[in-house]
Amino acid sequence: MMERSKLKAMVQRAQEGIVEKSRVGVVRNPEGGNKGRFVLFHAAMSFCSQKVRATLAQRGSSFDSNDMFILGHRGADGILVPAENYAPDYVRLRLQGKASMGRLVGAYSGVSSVSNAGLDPCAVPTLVDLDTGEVVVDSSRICVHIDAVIPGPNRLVPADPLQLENMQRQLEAVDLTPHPGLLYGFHPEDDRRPAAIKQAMSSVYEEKIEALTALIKANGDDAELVAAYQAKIAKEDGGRKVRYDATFQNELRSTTRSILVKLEGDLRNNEFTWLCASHVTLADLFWAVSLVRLKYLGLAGLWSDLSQIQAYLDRLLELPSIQSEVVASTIASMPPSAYLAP
Ligand SMILES: N[C@@H](CCC(=O)N[C@@H](CS)C(=O)NCC(=O)O)C(=O)O
Repeated sequence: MMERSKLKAMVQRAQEGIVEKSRVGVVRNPEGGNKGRFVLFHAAMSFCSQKVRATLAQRGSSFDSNDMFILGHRGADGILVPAENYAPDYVRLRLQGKASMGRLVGAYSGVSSVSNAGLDPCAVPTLVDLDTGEVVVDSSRICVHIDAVIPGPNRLVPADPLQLENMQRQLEAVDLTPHPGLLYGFHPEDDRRPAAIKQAMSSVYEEKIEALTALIKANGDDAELVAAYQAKIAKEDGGRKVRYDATFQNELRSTTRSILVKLEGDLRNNEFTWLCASHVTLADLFWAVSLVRLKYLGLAGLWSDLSQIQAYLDRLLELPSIQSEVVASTIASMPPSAYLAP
């Protein structure tokens, strides 16, 4: 918990690392409640950020949006422009949320689950709640926090203990789906990602490590920041090593398939209108984000024989929060995919 003025100053410094000011402090869902309360650092393309934005839309809450570019690029002069989420003041802000999350990430697993892999200090999303003075990291925790502090109906976290337990299991299933591995990795014979994604991913790890190494050099006097960048390098270097590893890439697919088969069974046995309750819960939003991303990557074949999942996805796609914060924002921010039509 931090004093409001101190937290606001940290937010302001983190915002300075975002190049185009048109992406900074934009009030989203302006008709919604809680104006001026939530400050979100996120990225349009990031599936973890999509979970949070869908939650805010579903709860009808406004927020101050700081939309970051999370992939670095090499300028015409050959100089590397680092991803905005590596900027020292953003990482310092994010590290304020570390106390409640435990250790930093130390290795690559293809999964971005914090409980499994540790906290990535240079990732999005990060939520600042100016009313409680908290910096909240990790998309699942952020969404639970938002739902808990917004009063009123349309709660996304069920009160019933059994439904709650089931919802938490579903959030974990999405969290353990190896999305980063599937987006960044090269499958040996069935890589359906858009050509521009393949191109970007062929040098992404080297660029990340180069940027982080330069940031360590420039911030050598800040031990906490250096440790954060070192943790991030350890993770990204692990990713670099398995990017073309056929066994690893096949395992990512079979892990994903097992998680989907379990979902199919849960849908088949489901007694509710939605996955965990008679109302929409976070589980539905998270699954929407996950399934849309898999579809974008050309991986809908993983559930082509699982009819409940297809019908479930069709219903999820009718939610306006999913249409705007997941489908439209994927299409607007990522290279076009033949598998995800507007
Ligand atoms: N478990 C974390 C994962 C965060 C994460 O891995 N974010 C990705 C985008 S979905 C990111 O920032 N990637 C950019 C990078 O790591 O450089 C969460 O759910 O918030």
